[in-house]
Amino acid sequence: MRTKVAIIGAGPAGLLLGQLLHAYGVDNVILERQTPEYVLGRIRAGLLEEGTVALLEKVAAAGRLHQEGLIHHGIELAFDGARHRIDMHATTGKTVTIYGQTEVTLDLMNARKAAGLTSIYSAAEVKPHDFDTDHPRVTYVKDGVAHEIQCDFIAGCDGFHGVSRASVPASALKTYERVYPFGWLGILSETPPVSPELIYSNHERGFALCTMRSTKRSRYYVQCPLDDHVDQWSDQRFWDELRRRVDQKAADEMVIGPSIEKSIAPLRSFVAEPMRFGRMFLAGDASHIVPPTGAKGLNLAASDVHYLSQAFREFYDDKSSAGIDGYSARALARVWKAVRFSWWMTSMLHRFPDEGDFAARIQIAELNYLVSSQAASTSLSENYVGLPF
Ligand code: RFL
Ligand code: PHB
Repeated sequence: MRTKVAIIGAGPAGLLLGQLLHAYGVDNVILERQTPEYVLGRIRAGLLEEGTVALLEKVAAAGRLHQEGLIHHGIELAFDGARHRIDMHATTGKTVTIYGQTEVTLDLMNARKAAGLTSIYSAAEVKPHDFDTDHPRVTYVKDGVAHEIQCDFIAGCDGFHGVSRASVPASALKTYERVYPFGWLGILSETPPVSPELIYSNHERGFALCTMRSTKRSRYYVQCPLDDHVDQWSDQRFWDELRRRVDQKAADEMVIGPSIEKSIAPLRSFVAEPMRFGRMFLAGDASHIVPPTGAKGLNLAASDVHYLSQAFREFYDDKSSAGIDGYSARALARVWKAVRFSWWMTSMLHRFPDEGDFAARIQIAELNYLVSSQAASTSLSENYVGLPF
């Protein structure tokens, strides 16, 4: 098989890149290790920046999002027993949209199917080759049969544990990492959200987040030790802990019910530089990870593939390599700002086991400053709603 761009990974980065390239007339094939059902079963992000929504509109995959997505103008910060609202729209003129990653993925899968583009799911042993030449290839095994795709470019959109970054010689990569000494235990439940906007709570027992997927479905998280297992967390224990970590009004008003999903995610900041190796390009979690506190992971995947699709469009339409030559620096400039913001939100809101009361007081002072200073809350807001791209 031959194509212009072979995309490894059918998460949001790979699927959105595929549709953007299709819109620019650049043919592409997607190779995914898992089945479509498995990909759709992963409960992850829930919050989209306006720039991400605009890209989904561009590829005609935003119809359901506009019907079902919830537009939020602000967030709430809970600390010291009280809740304070940050009106992001008032200071930035922008909003965010609550719409689950599973729904974004499903809409992109359907758009891809409707466009008749090739996606190969359950592809085993996917491997990029010869990306340091003008004739890269990707090999894979499907139903026990070995295949090869010849292409002009490879896009590594295969997440943190993917094969693309792992295929680059270690000497060509510089990595930066911070592993946080805690995780997030998340549950999904068929209960109305406790509040119409998200509540981020700094509490002496640890961080908690009240978010949602719809007006009928809630998503809640509590900070937990890294070595905890989900089976140690009955639904009752989770609800008791969550209610202790929010303000009294939220605790009283919270509707509880059985969990329909429960999982623990470790928190990490990670960047691998550069994002280009000859004719292979990395995008999304394949090249960077942010802790979920700033809700930036999926949105960064979207800005990466926006830059990358533009670069390929310039290459084919304008016969210019400027875009592909500039891709890594352009994408990394935005990535690092989101890495900083996510690290800062994480540092301000979580309990760090090795840090004592001094650090906790500094957090509260910072939160008090944030909710009382127009300059500080504007700074939070413009990062939260998404820096331009
Ligand atoms: P993905 O989604 O991991 O997709 C990669 C795909 O590649 C496939 N793959 C392979 N395919 C072929 N061959 C191989 N060898 C392969 N290896 C892997 C995988 O099966 C998979 O289908 O990466 P992508 O597309 O870059 O998307 C990134 C986002 O998924 C991620 O950044 C977000 O989920 C992060 N995130 C959030 N981001 C936000 O923008 N807003 C949020 O509110 C938000 N909340 C979250 C989050 C992540 C969380 N967890 C679980 C880490 C909340 C949580 C709890
Ligand atoms: C989510 O809805 O899952 C979500 C929202 C905001 C975050 C993290 C996760 O900061």
